[in-house]
Amino acid sequence: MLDGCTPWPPELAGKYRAEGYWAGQPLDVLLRDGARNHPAKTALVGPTGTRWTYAELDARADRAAAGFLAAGIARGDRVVVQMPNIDDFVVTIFALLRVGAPPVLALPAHRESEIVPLCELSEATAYVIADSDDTFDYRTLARTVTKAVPGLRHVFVSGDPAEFTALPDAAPVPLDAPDPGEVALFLLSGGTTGTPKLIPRTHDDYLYNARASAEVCGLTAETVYLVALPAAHNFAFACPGILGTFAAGGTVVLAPNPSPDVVFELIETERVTVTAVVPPLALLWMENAEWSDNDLSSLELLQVGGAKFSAEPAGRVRETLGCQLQQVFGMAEGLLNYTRLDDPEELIVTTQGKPLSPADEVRVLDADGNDATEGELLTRGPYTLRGYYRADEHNKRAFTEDGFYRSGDLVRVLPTGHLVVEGRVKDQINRGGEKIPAEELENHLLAHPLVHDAAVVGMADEVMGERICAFLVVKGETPALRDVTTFLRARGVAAYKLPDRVEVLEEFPLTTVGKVSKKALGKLLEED
Ligand code: OOB
Repeated sequence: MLDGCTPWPPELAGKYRAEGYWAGQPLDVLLRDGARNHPAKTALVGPTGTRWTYAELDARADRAAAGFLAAGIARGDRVVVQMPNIDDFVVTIFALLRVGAPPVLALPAHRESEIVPLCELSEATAYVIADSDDTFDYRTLARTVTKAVPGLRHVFVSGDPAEFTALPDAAPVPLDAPDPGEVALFLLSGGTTGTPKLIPRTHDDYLYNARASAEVCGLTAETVYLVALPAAHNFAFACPGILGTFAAGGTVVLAPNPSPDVVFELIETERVTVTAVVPPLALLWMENAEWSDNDLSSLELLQVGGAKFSAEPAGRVRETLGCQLQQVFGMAEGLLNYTRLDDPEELIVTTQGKPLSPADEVRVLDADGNDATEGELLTRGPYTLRGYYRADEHNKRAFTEDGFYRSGDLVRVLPTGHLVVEGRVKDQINRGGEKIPAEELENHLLAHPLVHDAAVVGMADEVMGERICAFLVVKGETPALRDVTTFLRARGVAAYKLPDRVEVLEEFPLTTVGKVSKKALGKLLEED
């Protein structure tokens, strides 16, 4: 395996292979098989109305792969990909899989303060972007990033490349299949620390992730899956998402954004059957469905995950949107929990599902480290990482000796095996499914000239689940919220990480061991 990655121990790898969890195939087989078995079937509908068959998409991926090779991208190179929901995103990912140059999946919302460290950590040789979307010109960002990261040799652009290089396209060349045990791509962790963490996903593990998810979600060749979330997010990409839909021979439809008017129109015109959202979007869609004239009757399944979906709105999905709900409690690190299609309504509404695979090992430990029915969730299995990329020190804390990943999530296990997410022990804020590592944001705040100390905590919010409150100890003058967010934006921090509120204290409450007590800070917000 690529240097800096932690392989599964041979006994477990042998078991996963022998028991058929790992198929021993490269991930791009999902597209190759589709092109062979049903070449004329529509694989991808782009946001500008492009419709590509499996054969066309497969051929485009081959041409782009040949182009990347000709441009000097070699097997083993890492390539940071940051694209909105456009057809070239899918082409680029499959092309890089074929070259064997693992893509690093950045989100469109990321800015300089996220992209630069990602390029550095991955030692990326290339950065692939779209020229712009409705709100942002990615070439501006690329100019800053290339200045800051000398190792970045290429910037490829879908659309107008300006001074950069257009997405490559060349006559297909024969390609050696990658080793299925090798890293196929890197996902970003939601993170809890000051620096980004990369999650290596192998061909074997991610292929299983996609195929098993497609099966548990009942996808078939009739499935029309709408990508409403960012395509680069694990949920929309492979749970079952784009990859799972290809595995089933269905059609993927890319939505340029998740606003109700855009997606409702697409659901009607493309006869969408499945889609995935985070809870605030589910609420927005449910509210808007009441007024909408669009015919949503094709929709069979709405997956909701990324943050806790409360039982009350969960119980109203069927009556408002006319489809079945599936709760999904997943993580880019691996483990996926799904409510099953044939679960009793009560479990679908009140739990976050149960593990996808019979080979998922789940442990729940109480605060003293004893097995319990309520406590921190630890897991290992055929599609859960064994270590973050190049993060030896962090890995010692994030994993047990025997390779269980400490999720930082607090869960309760029911006798059926279903999990209810009750909270977390990790220092992260979950703002409507978007993850903010507390330490990272605090470090940015500490750079503000008026800030002496900073501690960020989540404050309960009916729609978002949580919003961000930044507690500050200041040097003299108190900065207004607006000053703080302007400062953070100027540092290139993604918009979803900006505080919603600033509170100034004389000093921070401390725990008995002298650390800032986030619990006490949270209490201050509750009393408010
Ligand atoms: C998904 O992945 P990530 O990596 O952005 O975030 C993982 C974390 C989990 O550890 C948990 O803290 C939280 O997000 N989470 C949920 C949840 N789903 C995720 N918390 C409560 N209820 C849920 N249903 O968020 C993700 C990856 C694949 C599929 C779906 C979500």
